[in-house]
Amino acid sequence: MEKFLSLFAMVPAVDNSDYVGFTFFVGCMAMMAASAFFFLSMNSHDNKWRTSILVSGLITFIAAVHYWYMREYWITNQTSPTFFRYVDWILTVPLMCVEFYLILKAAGATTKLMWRMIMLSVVMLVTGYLGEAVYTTGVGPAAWGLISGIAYFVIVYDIWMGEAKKLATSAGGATLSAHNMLCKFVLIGWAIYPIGYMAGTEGWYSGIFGGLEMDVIYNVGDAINKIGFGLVVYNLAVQSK
Ligand SMILES: *C/C=C(C)/C=C/C=C(C)/C=C/C1=C(C)CCCC1(C)C
Repeated sequence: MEKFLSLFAMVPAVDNSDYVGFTFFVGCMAMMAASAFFFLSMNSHDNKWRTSILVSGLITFIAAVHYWYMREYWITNQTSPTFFRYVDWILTVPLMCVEFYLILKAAGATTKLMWRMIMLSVVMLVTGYLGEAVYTTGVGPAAWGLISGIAYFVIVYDIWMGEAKKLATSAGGATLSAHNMLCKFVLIGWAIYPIGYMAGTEGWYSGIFGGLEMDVIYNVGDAINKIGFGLVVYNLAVQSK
């Protein structure tokens, strides 16, 4: 019980200007709630959608666990938990790529398409990590951020105009609208991350997003994208029984 209460003593509301701490806390709770929702709804869906819903739940659950640690790391060190952040992403972003594949599987998506997306997302994240945590001076962040951005752009291209798009179009109906919705999340929702990156690293862009806190931006992005993605898939499962 004491341990339990001491956790609440860490709630950043104690310092009501700690937006980073606050969004880590709220983010953690939101991810937990979303996981419970996805897992508990699983059995009410048609068999063919259960894996997709399971993956939605795994994405938010993995994030919830990492948010738990990131929240504590932030409270203790008052610095960005960059390592936990990228471990979280390297697990959850490929799972989001798997969601695209699972949705389009009935329309003929191959695992090749899935692995291509996964590889691109790994390149995007590893290079982002290098710019954020390893090569943090000089042109480092800008250069690695650019490579990361190119990989991101290829993902956007693939799902909006490449093979994935063709498969979604051939499937039509609810699958096509779910695919289109996920595409919007990747184009608009994922674009939040490079903004956070530019707010938190040094480069020619320093100052543009001055005053914005990198972790707040990342936390908002995660909540929108991870829970939003899951809900799109949930909606598809409900609509096409
Ligand atoms: C749940 C976590 C998600 C959806 C994370 C997505 C992360 C990105 C799309 C990150 C992209 C980046 C760039 C495009 C350039 C700068 C470096 C990154 C890694 C922040």
